[in-house]
Amino acid sequence: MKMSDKLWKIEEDKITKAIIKKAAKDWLNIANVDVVVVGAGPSGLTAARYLSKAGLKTVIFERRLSFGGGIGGGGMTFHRVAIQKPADDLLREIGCKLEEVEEGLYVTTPAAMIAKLANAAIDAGAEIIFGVTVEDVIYRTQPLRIAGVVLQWTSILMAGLHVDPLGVKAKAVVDCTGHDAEVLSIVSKKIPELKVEVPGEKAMWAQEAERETVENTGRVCPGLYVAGMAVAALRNTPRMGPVFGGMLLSGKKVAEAIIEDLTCES
Ligand code: 48F
Repeated sequence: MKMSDKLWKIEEDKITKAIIKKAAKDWLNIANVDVVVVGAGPSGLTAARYLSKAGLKTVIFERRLSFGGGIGGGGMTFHRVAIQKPADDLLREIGCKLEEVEEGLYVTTPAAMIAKLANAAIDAGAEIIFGVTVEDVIYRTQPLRIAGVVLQWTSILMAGLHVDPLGVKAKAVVDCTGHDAEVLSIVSKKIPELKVEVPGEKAMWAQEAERETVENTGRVCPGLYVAGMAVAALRNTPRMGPVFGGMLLSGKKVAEAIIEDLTCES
């Protein structure tokens, strides 16, 4: 029998039902989660991995139809990214091969790093939803806090259609949206009482940027956290270019802060 003849017989309606039934079940489950991570770049994927590993129900919403954020472009599209000590350990743990260039400085390919970070987050139990943009937050008063996110299909936004969004409730929301710090910017504009200001990042200074990013990672206000390049936009600290150690350590640090806060609350 030929391989093509062995293919299982399928009907179009069954494919449709299988997809809708499972996707609807997933959405019912993620309507209320422990943590929403916004953005599937290096900081978001790393945060989701550690949060899920700790048993927290975690979902990443990613605007694009792929993960990796700024990793994929390497350095000016040259297909290597740099990682420095001690973040190399975070990549080795998940089976990402590294080449040492000089003491403490390593390189890998964007493809390997994206695949391994995403695989680790998924294996830890994180849900990753593509093609969804976080366009607003949910908030509550007494006490004033961020209580979730407002979602829209990226395709609807690109088409410029007026369609009301849906909300997902969360105990913690993490802005891992990169240079534009999109969630923090929304909060800054729409909930001025929270006094979140986003002055934007400074010009490049790799070493200082990496240090400041990790140092300033964590809680911004009740229910809202920041990791990755969004930290630089919030704290007006420098950018660093295609070195990713700080992004990974920042993702891990924000996960640890949330795990501690949510454990204290319960
Ligand atoms: O930009 P990105 O990779 O953020 P990061 O984790 O890492 C930054 C580095 O890649 C690099 C750097 C340092 O090495 O300078 O830039 O801080 O990933 C951000 C992800 O968030 C998605 C976006 O498509 C990207 O994949 N994103 C941004 N805004 C939204 C969003 C939004 N409003 N809703 C959903 N996803």
